[in-house]
This record gives sequence, structure tokens and C-alpha cells, in this order.
Amino acid sequence: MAPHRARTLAAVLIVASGALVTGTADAAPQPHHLIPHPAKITQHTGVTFTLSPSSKIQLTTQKARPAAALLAETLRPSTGFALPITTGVTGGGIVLTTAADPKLGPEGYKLDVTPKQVVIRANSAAGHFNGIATLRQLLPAKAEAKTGQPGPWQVSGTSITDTPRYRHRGAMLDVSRHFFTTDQVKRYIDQLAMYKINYFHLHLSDDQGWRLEIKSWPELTKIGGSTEVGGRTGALFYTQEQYKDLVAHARSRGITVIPEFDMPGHTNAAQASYAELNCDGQKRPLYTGTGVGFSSLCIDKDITYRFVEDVVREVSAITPGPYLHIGGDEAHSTPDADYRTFMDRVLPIVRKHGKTTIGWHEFIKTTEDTEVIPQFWGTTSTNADVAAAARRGNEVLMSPANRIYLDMKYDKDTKLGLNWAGYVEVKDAYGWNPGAYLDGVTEKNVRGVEAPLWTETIRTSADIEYMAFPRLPVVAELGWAPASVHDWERFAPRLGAQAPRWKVMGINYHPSTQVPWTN
Ligand code: NGO
Repeated sequence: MAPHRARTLAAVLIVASGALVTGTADAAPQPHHLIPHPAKITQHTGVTFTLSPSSKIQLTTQKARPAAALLAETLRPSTGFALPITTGVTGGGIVLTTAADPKLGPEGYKLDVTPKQVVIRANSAAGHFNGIATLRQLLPAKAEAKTGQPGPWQVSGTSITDTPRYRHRGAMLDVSRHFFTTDQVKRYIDQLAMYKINYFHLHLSDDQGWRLEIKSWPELTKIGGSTEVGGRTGALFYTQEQYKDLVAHARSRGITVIPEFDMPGHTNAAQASYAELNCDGQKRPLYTGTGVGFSSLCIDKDITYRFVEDVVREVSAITPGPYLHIGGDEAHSTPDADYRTFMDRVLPIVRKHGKTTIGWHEFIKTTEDTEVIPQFWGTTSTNADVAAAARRGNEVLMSPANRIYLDMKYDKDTKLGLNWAGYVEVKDAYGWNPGAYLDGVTEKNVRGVEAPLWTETIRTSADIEYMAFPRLPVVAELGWAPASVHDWERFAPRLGAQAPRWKVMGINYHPSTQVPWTN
């Protein structure tokens, strides 16, 4: 009975791992299930690499060390193998080395599977991270397990040369409407890394909460970080040490953090913390609802700009990435002239502290600076201010709410989420072209895509995952894969084949009926 059971289990695991595990050496390669789809991939009949207890992760460049560490961290628990990281190539295993090909650019990589080795070649740490993300998906799904699993750990013969369509593939998490612990945020960051997302935008302040310690303005977190939507209370913020740890964690996954402090609207938490930030000198009450557009910093007071500069200075000092997001959306309580005055003073402050400004697209009407980056979050295919900026040479980040807002409900039965931008089923999230979506914003104007997840209705990691999976991998596909492979009929089975991986990882995904899921 026992051996029979074991055989049944092995068979089930092979099926569960998708089509990439070939049973015999001469089996024809199955279609690959990589997301995002690589720029160029060839599969080789009859070639299989098998990871063994003596396999090593071998480096010829220290640039590959962070990616090697992530690979070892992923594979050691599931395989039970030691997988030492060594310098120099002395035999079989996984080899991370340099690439002679300058066309790979800052993020590209090559991956070649031979019976003895998997070789990843890249010119940068980012390239190695991207190669590792691919290798993880070429291995059986159970390689992602946190506990020991039975092998074999096979990778079928494949040669890949890969570079991204866009250099910015982002995800945003709103930790203001509901606060998420560093462990919850790290869990999401780890999920982003599987799909070659390279920027993580943290929405750190809003009407309902101020979530990062600012040493020169301690009441921001003491008062402004004491509650959230729904009224839960506690120390609902990150100390600067915790934030640094989050940034380092993201970096260890090849991801750059972009912090956002939303202003001049969406500022009630700050106005509840300090009376002097209000024109009438009166503190505002804390807010635990989900309305928008009612708050504004006081545009005419000098202290407003001392406050902004202190925040920008402190956060810039602990943020190694080059970007700072200043929000700027829905400033319905700030008259247009005041909004312009505010931005005229704030944009130079960000520059003075060495960062490049990203903002929700409204702010772009106030400046002709071509270095700043508008993030389009509208639902229309025209926006005159964003088109004018693109004409001047600004790069645009695309987050159309009716396509890739992860907080939109899939359909009328989705329990979580909002629907102000409509329902966004998986096919809607996939069915648009970032390089030809907004009039006047062409492929060359697009910096990339970002999937925001606002959290008015989102409280737990399971909630985050339900909204992000499967739409986050969809956004990753749009941001990385060449436009030429865009095709729903071919994409849907690839997406469906991710499910065994998510099951192994305990990811709570939405089982959309549009997707042919692999069991
Ligand atoms: C809008 C609004 C946010 C909401 C979100 C909900 C932007 C940029 N501002 O997006 O405050 O949380 O919708 O979907």
C-alpha cells in the first residue's frame, strides 16, 4: 500500500508542477509557462538538467551574489540540498556569470540549460535577479515550498535571451487606509519579485494615517499613525529602522522602494497631528472613513514648506532609490492657483534633496520640468496635460484605474474592493496596450506600468493576494513581455499554469472563470 501511495503522490506532484517537468530524456519539450514571457526562448528536445544534492550555485561575478542568495534561500528548504554559493566554476550546478552581450542592457540576461549546468549570464545585479526569477519558474512548482519536498528537480532544455519592454514595472501598496506590518509587506514584496517587478511604491500617508516616523515631527505618527479605516487603534506606523529594513528586504529581491507622501490633499492625518499645518490653527479630528478630497495643507503658511522639507529630507536620507512620490491627486480642497503655488515650492525641495519626483498625473499641469514623472491613473484615453508632457519629453508611468487598479472588484460578486472605475476582470487587465493607450503618449513616452493596490477594503495578506492574483502577473506580463506576444488565448493557459505555484506558496488567488487553471 505504502509504495503505491508514494507513486501516486509523485505522479500528482509532476502534474501539479505544470508542463515543464519532462518524464523521460527524449520527451518533446512542452510549451513553457513563463510569466512574463521572455523576449526570445528556444526549447531543446531531450535536454534535462537535474539539481542534485551536490549542486552548487557558482559565481564568477560578485554582482550576482544577491540573486544567488535569493535563489539559495528559495531552494534550500524545498530541496533539502545545501546549495553552497561558491566563487569560480568547478563543475555542475547553477552558474551565474557575466555576459559579453551589451544588448542585454541594464536588466537583461541569458539563460541556458544543459544536462550539467544552468548558466545565467548578465551584466548587472538586476539581470541576475531577472534570470533567477525565470529559473524559479522553470523548476517544479514545489520548489517554492517552505518545507522539504520529494524531487526530482528538473529543468528542461531551454535557451533564453531576455530584456524588458519597459524599464519600470511597479506595484503600489496603500499602507495608510489600512496598516500592514513589515512581515505582511515583505510577503507581498516576495511575491512581486517572482514576476520581475522592480519598483515597489509605498503609499505612506493619507487622510486616515501617517505611517512613517519623522523624527523632527514626532506627533505625525504618535497621533496620525494611531488609527486607520474602520477605527482600529495602535502604533500603526513604521519606525525609520523598520522602514530601512523593508527597503533592504526589497533590495535583496532586486526591488527599489519608492516612498510616497501625498500632498497637498489627502493630508488629514498630518493636520490632525499638528494644529499649525491648518490655516485656522485648529487640529483636525482623526478620520477613519473612506471619503476623499476634503483635506488640504495650508498653502500660504511658511511652516507648511518647513514641514514638507523636513519630511523630504528625512525620507530621502533613508531611501537609496532615486525617486520620491509626492502624490498630488484629488486636491479638491486646494484651489487651482494654490495647488500651483504649492507645487512650485515643493518640486524644488525634492530636487534639492537629490530625488526625482513622481506624482499622480494631476501635478504635471504645474511644471514644464521634463525630469519629473506623471503617473496616469485616469479612466479615459485622453489627457491633455499628460499628452503635453509626453510631447515635451517626460516619461509617463501608466496605471489606468479601469485596467490595473488592483483594488477594483473583478465583478459584481467580488466581496472586497471598489468599483468606481468599473469591474476589472482578468481579461480587462490584460486587454490594453500601455504604449498606445493614451492619446499622444506613445511607446517611447512610456516609462512603464504600475499596479496600485488601495486598501480602503483590504485588511489582511489574504485580501491583498485575492486582489493581486492573478492581476499582478498580468501587469508584469504587460510591463516586460514584448508587445508581439500579446495574445489572450495564448496567455490565459500560461496564467492558469501559475496556480500550482500559488497553491504551494499559500497565495489566496481569485479563481477567475476566464482562466483555464491547471490543477
Ligand atoms: C484614487 C484615489 C485614492 C483612492 C483610490 C481608490 C488616486 C490616485 N487617488 O486613486 O485616494 O484610494 O482611487 O481606488
